[in-house]
Amino acid sequence: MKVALIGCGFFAINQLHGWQDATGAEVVAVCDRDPERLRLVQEQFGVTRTYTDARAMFAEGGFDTVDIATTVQSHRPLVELAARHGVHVICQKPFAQTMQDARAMVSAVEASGKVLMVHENFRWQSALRAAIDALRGGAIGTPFFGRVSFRSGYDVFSGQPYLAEGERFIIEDLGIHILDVARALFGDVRRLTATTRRINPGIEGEDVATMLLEHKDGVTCVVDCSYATKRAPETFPESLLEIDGTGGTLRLDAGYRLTIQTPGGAETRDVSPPVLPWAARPWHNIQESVALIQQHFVDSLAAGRQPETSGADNVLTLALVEAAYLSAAEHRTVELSEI
Ligand code: NAD
Ligand code: 89Y
Repeated sequence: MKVALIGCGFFAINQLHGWQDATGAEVVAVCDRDPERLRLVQEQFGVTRTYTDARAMFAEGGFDTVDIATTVQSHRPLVELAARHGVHVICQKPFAQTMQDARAMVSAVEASGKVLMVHENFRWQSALRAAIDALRGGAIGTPFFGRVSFRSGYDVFSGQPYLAEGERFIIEDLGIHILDVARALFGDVRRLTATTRRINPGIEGEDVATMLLEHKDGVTCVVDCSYATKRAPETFPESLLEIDGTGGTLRLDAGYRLTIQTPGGAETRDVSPPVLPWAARPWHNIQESVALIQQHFVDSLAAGRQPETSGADNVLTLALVEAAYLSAAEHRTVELSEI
């Protein structure tokens, strides 16, 4: 697979490393509006074809997949440009600013006959994947209650200053991953209730969100996210789990400890992610999931399968984000059928 990457910013460096590690793919061209960022990537990764204009890169072609690592404002025009040029597309989260944009992007790529995956990587974190596999394998019977929790005081604004500037913050940026993990664990959602708060006076959006999800299969799940939680140990960027099932309980505790308890006893496993050679703590958890989701994309295409977080699938995660903002604004429960 020949990949062209658009957007050489803070997070794209992980994606470029992930592509270097991938079997069956290589990056052949990169694009960024900012020539300095292009220069740095060219220096670090040795990609010789560089562009400041995505249209010029598409015009020259020579790749079959585009990996869009820009922020959300540019996603729709770039995805539609890619669809017009008939290449497969990977697009970073948040996929779109509105449901209308998201649906239009899915339709555009579908009409081109190519594959669209949203880079929704948290469900690929190896600790979360161990929990997802155990649950799907029936380790605790049928789940009826879940809590997916991400609480931290880590400074994400120094690396991603735009996060302090948007009217929306934690649900759109981080909660989107945690809501997606809830979908990976418990399936789709019928209704949702949410509250939000801003604790940090230095930012525009909400930095605390508490969401109650009623899943179609009968699970009630609490999804709680905070970037205003100052505690030790600082668990960034771990997502913690508590799940009750008819046959036992599953917990993913701080420090990547996965405990499965049944009437037969309790077993605790260390499911710490590896620190890949190019990764650094505490981001190693996220960094490994980037490599894993990119390999999943390559393998899915080779096998003729849709990737797990296809565009169509991710529209359902985005709908949870929209439902949460609507619920918090109107102080009411939102049916997903409204979104
Ligand atoms: P960034 O601002 O550091 O980088 C974005 C880059 O895209 C910039 O260099 C900018 O010049 C370039 N760009 C924007 N529009 C362009 C266009 N039309 N053509 C060419 N270049 C363009 O942002 P970032 O922090 O790297 O975030 C990028 C995306 O990654 C965001 O959507 C963010 O939410 C997401 N992200 C995902 C994860 C994850 O775990 N999945 C983690 C962090 C960030
Ligand atoms: O942008 C966010 C993401 O996707 O993962 C963590 C993050 O970098 C900050 O919240």
